[in-house]
This record gives sequence, structure tokens and C-alpha cells, in this order.
Amino acid sequence: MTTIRTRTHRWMLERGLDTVFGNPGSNELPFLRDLPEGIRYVLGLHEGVVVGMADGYAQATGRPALVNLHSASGTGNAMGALTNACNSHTPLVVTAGQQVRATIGPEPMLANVSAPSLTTPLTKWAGEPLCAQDVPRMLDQALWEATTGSRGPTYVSVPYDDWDRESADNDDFLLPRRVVEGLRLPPEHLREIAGRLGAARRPGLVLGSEVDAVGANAACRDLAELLGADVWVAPSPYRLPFPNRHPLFRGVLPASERGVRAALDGCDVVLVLGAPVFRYHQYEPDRYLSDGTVLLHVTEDPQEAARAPFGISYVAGLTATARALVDALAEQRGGTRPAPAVAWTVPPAAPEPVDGVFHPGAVFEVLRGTAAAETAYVVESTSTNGDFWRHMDLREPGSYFWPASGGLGFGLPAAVGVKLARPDRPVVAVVGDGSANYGITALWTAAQYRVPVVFVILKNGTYGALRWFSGMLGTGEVPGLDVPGIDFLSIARGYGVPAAAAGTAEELAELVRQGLAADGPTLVEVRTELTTP
Ligand code: TZD
Ligand code: CA
Repeated sequence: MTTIRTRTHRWMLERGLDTVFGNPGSNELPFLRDLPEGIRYVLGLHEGVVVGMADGYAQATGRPALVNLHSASGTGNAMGALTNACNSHTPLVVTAGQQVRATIGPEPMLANVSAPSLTTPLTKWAGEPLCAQDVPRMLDQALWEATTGSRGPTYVSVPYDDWDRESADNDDFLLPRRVVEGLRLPPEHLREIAGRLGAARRPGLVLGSEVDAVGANAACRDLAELLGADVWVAPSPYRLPFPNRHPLFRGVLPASERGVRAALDGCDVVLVLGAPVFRYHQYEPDRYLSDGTVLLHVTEDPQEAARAPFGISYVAGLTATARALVDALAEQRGGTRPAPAVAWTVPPAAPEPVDGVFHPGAVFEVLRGTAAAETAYVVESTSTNGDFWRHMDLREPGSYFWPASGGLGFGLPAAVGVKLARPDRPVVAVVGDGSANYGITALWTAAQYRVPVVFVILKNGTYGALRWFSGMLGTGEVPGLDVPGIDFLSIARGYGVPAAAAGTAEELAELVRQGLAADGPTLVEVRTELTTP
């Protein structure tokens, strides 16, 4: 007899779900039993960290990842992290153990009551099989749901007595199954977009994080250079879709109606690729666009298209569409493509550290000068993010990860996940002294699994971004904004991560160099001054 467990383990191997990020309880033990060779289990000590690691891993591989949590309580702990995965369209199949089927009704301890509704609306699909035989099929459904259409995390709750039951003969049909998505625009719509862009007096491109997520960076860059378009990154980016020192780069669009309108003012045709239109997180109401600006929008997410408040949205593949537009525009212009003449912009010089306290820009200047060009940065230092973009020189796809919903607790775990996914790339986490605490136990996983991430903690003793916000909102002094008295060196060592503080640029450079050469994680603490975002 082939058990549901054996079927599921085979399915995981067949579908490339070879890494399980989890934190177990009694309900999950029967699933974890006899995990075959070829599947590794990565333990996180808190479910927010488990999902954060899986999020970083799935984003950096570009493939779905499997998560295993403990019932309702473990899932509950993961909800904050799911807000990020949901916003970044990260394909995660989150599973949770359920109590024995026969006992769930009276709601015993460790039951996951109304499991499929628990993660709604943070998962795009959730289910609990009505019988044991449906477990493998439902897991496969969850995987296709996670990876097609509007991608994102899905959730499946499985009663733990299901795993030992006999699987159905018809499960033989499961593994050969495929779901293929066609994302090409019909020619008349491509002609329409190419025609408008080609005739534009001043075209603008707004590139979203999804460009980096699906690897459309090069196609979008070719399109920008062919058009000579101004390029912005869509508000609140969680990835880097365009090199930030490229001469056509005009910065990250402000996350407000007023800011977006002002930036795009003067462009007659704006094409948004791979972003929602738009995520306005600062309330500064205005007309969406100036008169004379037309907005076109290409997204792979049908829901994103549906909820946009303005513009013409096309649901289509980003790479295929950008490539097709390049070809159509090149043809319009006589078949030639200009060789990109690129004179990269130079980052501004940052002030020197004074008495061991760094301007954030000075930290980033050291990273820029020390870490290799292909370094992947996982950033969660909220008040210094503007400085990060100003001072870094990021040209490679997959160079930048940020919590997509603004849910803190992503930085440390996601860096571990990114490094597990891409051992070939240096990985540096840049995390604020506030943010670090939400995902601090990721240090333990990094130490135990010897994941060589360099964790740089920027210590300004406060929730800097909230201080700035309190000024913006005119709230005056409010309680709960400072975080003094945290010794990250002791904490890191307590979890098994070697740690040191840097007081000068030379010390910082040396620690980063050593950390990048090490075969396990290191943490570097840097005191920083409070700056405005
Ligand atoms: N809790 C969670 C899970 N996510 C949040 N975004 C917040 C609280 C609120 N919050 C922000 O939006 S920014 C911030 C908080 C607490 C301050 C982060 O402080 P930091 O960085 O030290 O990491 P800065 O550079 O000092 O702002
Ligand atoms: Ca801080």
C-alpha cells in the first residue's frame, strides 16, 4: 500500500519542493516522518521567521517553497510575515497540521477551527481536504494556485491521521499534470501600446518590483534605452527592477498621489510594468495625473489590473510584452537598435563618522566599496532606505529585497532564505535596531545551518521612521518610539553568531570583508545618527 505521506513526499520531490521551512508540533510529526533523501528541513524558532525565510528563499530562487506550521497557533504567529508574502506575490504553499479528523468537532487543544478561513485574506487560496484521499490533489492545487494568475501564498490544513492512510490509485494521474499559462498579448494590443509609446513626445516608464521577480529586467532596460524614457521605480518597491545608477533612472516614485502626479508631470505617455497602480502609503490627495498624461499598465496579476483606479491595464507577461515592444519599436524606427551609451551616475559622498556614529550613507558607502557587485541586499532599515538608494550602486537582478507590505520581521529571516537559495551570491542584511527584534531568532537558524549572511544592524536607538511620521502627522511626542539598551553583540553570540561593533569606516569595511569570506554568519553592529527618510 502507498500511504498519503509517501505520495506527498514523492510529489514534493517531483515538483521541486525540496526544502521545507517549518516549526513542528505534534500534529505535524506524522507528515515529517520518513522524509526522503533529497528533502531538507530548515527549522525556524518562530513561525514569522519560518515564513520570512521561505519568502526570501522563494523570491531568490523564483520557485515556490513549502512551509509547514503548527496548527492554528503556529499559523497565527506567521500572519505578519504572510502580509509581506502576499504583497510580493511570493509563491508559498503553507501547510499546517490539524488534529485527528474524528476529534475536531468538539474543538480539542491544537485543533485548527475553520482552518481555511484562518489565513484569509492573506492567502490567495486555502483549503482543508474533506477526506484523506484528497490530500495529494489538494496540495497540488495549492501549488498551481500559488504559481499562476495572481501569484501568492496558499494554505492547506491536513488532519494528522490522514498521512498513514492509503492513497487513491488515481493519484497516478497527479504527477504528470501541468498547468501552463499563456501570457502573450494579442498583436493589436501590442501595436496599440507600441504606437502610443513610439509617438510620445516624452515617454516615461514606471517599473515595479515584479520586473525583478520574473526576470524582465534586461527586456525593460532595452525598452527604456530604445525609448530614451525617464525611468522611475513604482512606489514602495520590494525589489530592484532597474539599475539605480543608470542615467535614465529618476528615482523611486513617492508613495503619494501628489508626489506621483508631480513626478510624472510632463510625460505624455507613461507605461507601468509589473506594479500595482499605485501603492499610495502617504496620504497626500491630488488628481492622479496631470492633464495630458496617459497611463498604460502591464501586469501579470489580473486582480491588480482590476483594482487600479485609472489607466488602461493589460494582463500579460512582463518579459514577453517588454521584448515584443522593443521589437515593434525597433521596427517602427527602421530596424536599428541604438547601442546603449551609458554613463552611470556617481553616488554622492557621505559624511565621515563622528565619534563612532555613522551617517547611514557612510555605512552604505562602505558596503558599496567592500561587497562585490553581485551582492544581494535584504534591507529593513526604515528611516534610512532613501539613503540606501542614494548611496548604493545596484546593477544586478536580484540585488534588493524589502518587506513588501512593510511588515517588520522580514529582514533577518529573508536574508537567511536568500542565501540558502543563492549560495553563489554574497548576501548582506541591512536591518534597523527596531526591525531586528521581530525576526531575531533567524540568527539561530543562520548559525546552526551555517548560512554565511553578513547582518549589519544600524543602531540609532529609536524607531526612526515613526519619529519622522510623527512630525509629518503633527502628533508631537508620543510614547513607545525609543528602543535603547539593546546589545545585539550579546544577543547574536547567544544564538551562536559571531559579532563585532564597528566605530570607523575602516573597521566596518574590514568586518564586512571578513564576514563575506566566512563560512557562517556574522553580525556587525554600527551606531548611526537619526536621519529623515
Ligand atoms: N510592527 C510591524 C510588524 N511592522 C511595522 N511596520 C511596524 C510595527 C511599525 N513600524 C514601521 O512601520 S517603521 C518602524 C516601526 C516599528 C520602526 C523600525 O525601526 P528601525 O528603523 O530601527 O528598524 P529606523 O531606520 O530607525 O526607522
Ligand atoms: Ca532604529
